[in-house]
Amino acid sequence: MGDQTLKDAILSHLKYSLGKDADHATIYDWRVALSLATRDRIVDPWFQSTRATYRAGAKRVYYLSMEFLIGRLLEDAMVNTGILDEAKAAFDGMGLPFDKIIHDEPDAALGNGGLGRLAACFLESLSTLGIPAYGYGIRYEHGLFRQRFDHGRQVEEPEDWLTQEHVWEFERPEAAFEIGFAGETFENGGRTVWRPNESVMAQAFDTPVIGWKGEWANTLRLWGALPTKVLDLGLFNRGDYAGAAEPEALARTISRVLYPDDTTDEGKALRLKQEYFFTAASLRDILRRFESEHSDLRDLPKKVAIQMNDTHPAIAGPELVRLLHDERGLPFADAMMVARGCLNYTNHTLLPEALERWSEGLMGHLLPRHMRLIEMINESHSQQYPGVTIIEHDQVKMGELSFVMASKVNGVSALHTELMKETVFKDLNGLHPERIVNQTNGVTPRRWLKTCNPGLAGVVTQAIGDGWVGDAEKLVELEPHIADSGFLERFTAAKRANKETLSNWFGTELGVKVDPSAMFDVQIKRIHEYKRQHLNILETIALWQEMRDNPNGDWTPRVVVFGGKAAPGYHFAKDIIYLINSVARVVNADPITSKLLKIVYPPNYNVTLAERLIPATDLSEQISTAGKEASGTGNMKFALNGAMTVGTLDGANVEIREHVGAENFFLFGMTAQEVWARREVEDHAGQAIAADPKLARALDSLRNGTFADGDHDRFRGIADNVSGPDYFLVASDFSDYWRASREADAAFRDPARWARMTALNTARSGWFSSDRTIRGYASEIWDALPPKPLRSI
Ligand code: 26Y
Repeated sequence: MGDQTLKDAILSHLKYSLGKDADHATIYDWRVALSLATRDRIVDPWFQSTRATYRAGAKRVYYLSMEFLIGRLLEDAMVNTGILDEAKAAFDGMGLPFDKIIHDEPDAALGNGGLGRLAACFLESLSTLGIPAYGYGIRYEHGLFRQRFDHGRQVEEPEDWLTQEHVWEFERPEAAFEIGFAGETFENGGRTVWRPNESVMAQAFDTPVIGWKGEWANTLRLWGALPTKVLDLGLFNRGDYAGAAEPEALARTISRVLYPDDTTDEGKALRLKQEYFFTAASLRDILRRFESEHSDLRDLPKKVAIQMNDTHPAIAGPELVRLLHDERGLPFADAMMVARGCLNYTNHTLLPEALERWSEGLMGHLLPRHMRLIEMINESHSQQYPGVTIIEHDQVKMGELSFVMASKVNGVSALHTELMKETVFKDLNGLHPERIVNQTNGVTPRRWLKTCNPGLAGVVTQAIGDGWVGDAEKLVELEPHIADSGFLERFTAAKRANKETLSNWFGTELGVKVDPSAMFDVQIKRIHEYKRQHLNILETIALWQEMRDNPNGDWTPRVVVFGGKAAPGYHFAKDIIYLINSVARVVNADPITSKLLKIVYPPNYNVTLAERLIPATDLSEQISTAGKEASGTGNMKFALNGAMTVGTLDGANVEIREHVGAENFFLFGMTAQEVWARREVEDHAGQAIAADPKLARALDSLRNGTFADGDHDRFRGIADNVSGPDYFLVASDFSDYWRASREADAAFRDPARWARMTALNTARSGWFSSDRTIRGYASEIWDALPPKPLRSI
């Protein structure tokens, strides 16, 4: 390496790591060679970061998460190490297609949605800020399923990102722990001993995560499950080959697939095993590292801050107590104090069905010692604070367990945190009023502006320099430039160029022809009733009907884009997908409206697709029922990229609107309090439908076969739900949504006004950087500091 040019490094990897000669190398070969050359640039800062942390005796942050939705890593790594231009020049010089090479990388979808992507943004910000940190999770062989449409219906196929070598990771055969399940406990010499009767090995795979300017790198350590016993030789020799291979297959199941569900607690033993597997391995690793440097376990909270990303790692509470009390002999009360001093918990949802609960039976069987410790934790808490219980109706409530075992508990937006205090954790908040704090989510401006939108990033940098990349709040310096028509023209031209690129992609990949001068209106997120994609499609149907009635009216042409996956078992969400695709088929074929309205639903929404869609968006749809979306992070990415938002007062929308200004945000709908009151109104939906003929007509079209080849029943279920019991109040918010959408249309028809509003969105969204969020966690939750000053920040 040393002084080697990047091009030499790429050629050298091609030859010596891949054994390929440049004349016969494939796109894959070039991509791997480039990745390895890039990875080489990360290893030195990575080692230096580890050394600096060790030398300073600094506190480390451990982010425990079942999900890390990292997406592709190559381009981001080149941007952060500053070699992107050199790499591009090298490939251009060799006559090789640089874009195609970058797009060859599989998208690592080790997460479902917001929670997993947040974890990925946090790791990048932790490295940018130079805070010593590890992300701990599971190395799923199959990430989130791949989505395909069959005649408009979602079909799930296994995702196979690991069939190719994952070039970013380093396998660590020496970092492995045996993790047990089930079995029995007994007393021995005054200590409780747990003797599991089943076990697997957790083996570490490390991926370095480089921060902006390449100065600091932290580690994402993912655990893969391996058998403790590779082969049953006895069975094998007797000819039972399947039986002989069984231990290996069973063990590997634990890290085989990501749970394809972001809401419901399926109550499956395998999921509980996954949770314990990665939490236990991580805690053992954390204690091993601590004990190699320090001797007094009571100092653990001074050196270790553990963040539980939702309740999925909540077993960390009892497990840490077990490691300290049973295995190391600290008195129970001290073990509790030390564990609580290290642990913190982030809540990401108030939806009752998404709050994890495990039956005492399952917990007692798989983790008998932990079940007993949970009872002890419950007893000691309720002795001090009567009135709250962790165990109820034979179930362990993981949110309550996490709360009781944590120093700090946080929500992910100001509204969500307030609602946590008033609803799910009302009683616990009364007992521990200091414990709940807010940390509004954020997104990394490196990936979500600089890398994904180089055109707009260039315009910004030309105006204010590139200081914003490391300090996104500097984006406010754009404000004075907004009076400059030249700047606004460049800003708009960058958006227009992105829309043209996307239009071409829609044409070639999906066969849909769209007009790049139309308003690009985008809703991308998991499909869920509370997120209300069905409100969006109903409004789109109503718009289409109005346009057909009056095709020469003063319409703003729209391209309505959807993206997102439904949990495989969530039938209503799958029906919504089917409806959207069916409406798209009819509307896109209608010659009367073909210049006015198109609907596009690219399949298999993932991080990579988000990076393609967000830079080309004019209008961002953030339309959840108020009180239901904990924060949202897509909403922030859109605003940062100069899109307007049409949205409800939910999650972080509230704060986005405060930052960008009410006049630069299309607000509609009921507040959380109004939602609660509305649900009490008998026939709320019927009343709303009676008052709005457009809504009634759109619903009729779901029942008269317009989008179902004459079949009156295909979408009746959705219509009946919206007209009847609908807990998410689609009908009651429809008319106001229609009004806000038409206001957006009118604003779009005034290009100067639109340009100003969108540029103000970018200028005022810097606060939603995950760097700001991480600074908040570091000072209010972790008490963690960078051990050395970095030049970049
Ligand atoms: C219980 C299990 C199956 C489960 C798995 C994944 C439960 C929940 C989840 C994921 C939840 C999630 O992604 N929540 C989202 O977190 C984002 C980051 O804080 C928020 O912005 C978003 O509002 C919230 O829905």
